[in-house]
Amino acid sequence: MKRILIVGAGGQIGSELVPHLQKIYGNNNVVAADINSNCASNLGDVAFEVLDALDTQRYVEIVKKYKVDSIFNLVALLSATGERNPQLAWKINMSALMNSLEIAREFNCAVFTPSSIGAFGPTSPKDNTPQDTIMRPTTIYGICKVTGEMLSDYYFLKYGVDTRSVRFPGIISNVTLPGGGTTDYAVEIYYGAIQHKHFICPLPQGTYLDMMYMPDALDACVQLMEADPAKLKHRNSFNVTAMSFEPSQIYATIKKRIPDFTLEYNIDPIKKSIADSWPNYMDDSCAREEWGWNPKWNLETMTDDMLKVIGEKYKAGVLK
Ligand code: AKB
Repeated sequence: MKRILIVGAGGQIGSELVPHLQKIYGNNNVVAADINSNCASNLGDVAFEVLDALDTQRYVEIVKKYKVDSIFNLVALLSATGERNPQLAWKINMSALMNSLEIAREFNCAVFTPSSIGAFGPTSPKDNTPQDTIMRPTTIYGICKVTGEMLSDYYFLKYGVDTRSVRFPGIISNVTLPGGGTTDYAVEIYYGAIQHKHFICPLPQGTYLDMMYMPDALDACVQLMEADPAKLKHRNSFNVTAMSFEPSQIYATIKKRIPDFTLEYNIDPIKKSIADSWPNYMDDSCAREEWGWNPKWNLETMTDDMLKVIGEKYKAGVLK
């Protein structure tokens, strides 16, 4: 990767991937694009372009202007939002991907598009979910993800486009809040603990899901895109995980550090039914073998860091 475009740069992953890639590849070799011009001010010193990823002509102009060779397509409506508006989710998720793949084909770019644990469904094995297994998701988000994986492989096989991706679990972070996901509770619980010493959890006790701290997710993006293509038996997409827990475990981990923290459950039926259809934990051995995936953060170390960073923001008055 030499000249990188991040589309959907203002979101949870993009807002941290931009500075991460700038550190590795140089400030001037990363371009951030997002439909929302307001996010430019949070992204620091980076070339920023307003882009609706469905606007092919403008997308092409930006790729040509910056001589882009690698695209991170982070545009997505997440799982819970998707269930509230399936037609819109399909339109945005699939059109952004199709545009990215077509432009990559024309301008010889590599493409990274995150897939998700949402690509699995109720008939996939729930424990140690294999890399290659039954994938019959029952959410529109998951259907977009499986289609996206297949389309990305198709563009590689048919046109030689260098497409690569990972099935991300819930990503936990402290810069930009996620929005509309089923796993968002695992981010929001830290803010609840610091701001209100209380959290209302939308998923029931016992709902295990794969999770990952943002620094590991950023490493996964770079490691996979830099991996020797000769070693990749898979491309779209690799199972990757760092930890699996259920709500009462993350609560207990935070409570050890904030003893007066309390939790109550108020179940969101849409999120519950989505989470029930997803794996408890995935087998990510193919990612480990094919490109050296090796996450560094676990629930304990992540909790220390999350509480420290969010606590500092709270003390500084950035959070109320
Ligand atoms: C969601 O919950 O929708 C996302 C995901 C796991 O893909 N965070």
